[in-house]
Amino acid sequence: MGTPDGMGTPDGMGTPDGMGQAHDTGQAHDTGQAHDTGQAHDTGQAHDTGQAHDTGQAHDTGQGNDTGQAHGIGQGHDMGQGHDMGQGHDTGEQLLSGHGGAHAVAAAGRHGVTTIFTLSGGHVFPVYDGAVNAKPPMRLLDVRHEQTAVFAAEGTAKLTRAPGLAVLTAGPGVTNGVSAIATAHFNSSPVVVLGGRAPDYRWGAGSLQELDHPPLLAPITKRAWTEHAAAGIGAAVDEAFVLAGAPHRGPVFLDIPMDALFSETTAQLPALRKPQPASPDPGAIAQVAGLLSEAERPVLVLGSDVWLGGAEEAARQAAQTLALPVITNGQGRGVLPAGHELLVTRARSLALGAADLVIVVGTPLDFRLGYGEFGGKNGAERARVVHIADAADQVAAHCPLAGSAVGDLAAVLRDLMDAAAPRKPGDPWLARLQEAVIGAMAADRTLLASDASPVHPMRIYGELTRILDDDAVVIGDGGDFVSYAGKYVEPKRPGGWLDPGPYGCLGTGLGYAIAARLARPDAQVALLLGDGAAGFSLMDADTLVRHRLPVVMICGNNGIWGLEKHPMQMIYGYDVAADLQPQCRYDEVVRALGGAGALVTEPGEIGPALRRAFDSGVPYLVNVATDPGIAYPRSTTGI
Ligand SMILES: Cc1ncc(C[n+]2csc(CCOP(=O)(O)OP(=O)(O)O)c2C)c(N)n1
Ligand SMILES: [Mg+2]
Repeated sequence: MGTPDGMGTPDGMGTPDGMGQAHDTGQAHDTGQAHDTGQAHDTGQAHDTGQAHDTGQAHDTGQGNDTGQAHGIGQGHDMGQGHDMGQGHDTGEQLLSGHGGAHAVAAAGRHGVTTIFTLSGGHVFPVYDGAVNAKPPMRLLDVRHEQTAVFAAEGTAKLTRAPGLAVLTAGPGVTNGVSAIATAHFNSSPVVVLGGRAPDYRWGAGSLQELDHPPLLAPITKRAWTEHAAAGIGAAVDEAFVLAGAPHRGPVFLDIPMDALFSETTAQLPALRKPQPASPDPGAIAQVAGLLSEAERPVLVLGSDVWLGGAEEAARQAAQTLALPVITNGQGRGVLPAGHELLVTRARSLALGAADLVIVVGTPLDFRLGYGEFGGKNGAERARVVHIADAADQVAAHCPLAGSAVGDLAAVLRDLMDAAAPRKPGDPWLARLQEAVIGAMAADRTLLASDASPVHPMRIYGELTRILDDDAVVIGDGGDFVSYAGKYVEPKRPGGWLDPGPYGCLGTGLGYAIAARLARPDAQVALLLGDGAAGFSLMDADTLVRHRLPVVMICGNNGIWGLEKHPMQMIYGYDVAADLQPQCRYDEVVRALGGAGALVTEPGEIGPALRRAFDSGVPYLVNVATDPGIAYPRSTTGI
């Protein structure tokens, strides 16, 4: 970046009239916290007039400050001085120059990152400057809560299968992102989170937001560390992306002290490394093939890693060639399209209860899959279980396994397809499951068309599935309302269904929706929001508006935390802390933020309202008042 009388050098940062104070002012202005004198915050002098500090000027006016160029404010924006990276994303070794933020952006760009999800903070300004001055510039998508930034990065990873990037400012910026990082960890989503960090030169003296983040992040990331050297930033960011994208995928956290991030330096970026797919052990495959040949009632379960690992085609072929009944979960949904003759998700309890062999691919044997205990229905024997994972440490250790295989999931599935004998045509087990699927779907029809008033939530799905295109992205964020969606909205293609996954964190909605709109610009994006869930991220409808990202939000508004109220009633006979405002106008909230919306109270209005929403081309919330007396018929609480 330009000349550093203040922000550019660690020296300047240490001086009282340089970056040290100016930065404190910026932060205090943002957060209202911890300003030494309180003057700048109270009077707005430094921020508004630039009198007090160098960076105040640069930030607001771009005048009188040599760093104006580097900030992309005023004259310097087009000159792009100080950066020679990001062009064409050379995959060989690369010489980086400029400040640490520019190095970070160059390294991220080589991994296919086109958007940085963020919420502003002075500690990470150089990353913004690096993005603005990269060629081509990297998009900055600024949100209203850091959890949305990380959820958007995770949503990007889930949809594009390349790592997403969130940049969070030091301290509260990072801690606000923690639930979303944990979600990515549980979902094995490749996400890189870059954190700002208080400067090393003052560490221990109590500078603003001085928090050692990596120990907080270590349990929920593949690695969490600090890069202290400016010249090491490019390589560290590169390492973070390689690690996040290598099976078993997951989030990686790296923070960079601001003195390193603002420093100008040159460094070598290593040549791009791609993880080599791990070949499965032929002996393990042969054993699974043997189990299949002995099985009378096999079931194949396909989970999120099948999609994330690019194994969806191999999975479909294996299922079809071997004629195996299939159940999908998470992002495995859609690998066999809705209506496929082998897809028996709707006969799930029969399939998993009566199976004698269950082969689970690319998803943990957690509460969603009965902790890996299958079969045993009506006095039958327990099913044998095979767990297939993309990394050895993902194979379940908490339940007995008859077999397992580890490696690139596409390779495992192809090898299995070659090694195992196909099941005979006219398989009575498959026929039994297909019959159960047909019966379940026939039984649904009445409620999917329900004329009840107040609205039955299933009617919303009856209407929505009529409108959705094959390539629609459907996102669920809520309790019962989303459980219904999981059951009645069956995707036509893989990679188009986003739920919070086994961490079950409410609030993923707006972040995932932002990601979906960016990743699939021409597809319908439908965000299903419980009214409770809406409260966690609805403010980011503002982000949809500011960045012109049309998304249809459908709020199943029962006026309660349904998935908590009903169980509490069941256990105690009463409930507390489970009521919300009946028919609260969340549609008006979106309107106030610059989008559009409508309240729907009658079943016949739902279809037309959804059509208007999809046609509107703006962020639109259809607020459907539903019957609070209806509880999703749940067979497990997950505990
Ligand atoms: C961050 C977070 N806080 C609390 C919970 C516990 N929780 C799970 S479902 C649920 C109720 C959701 O209510 P709503 O979104 O209105 O959906 P409904 O069940 O009413 O359809 C709650 C509070 C959670 N999963 N995540
Ligand atoms: Mg609710």
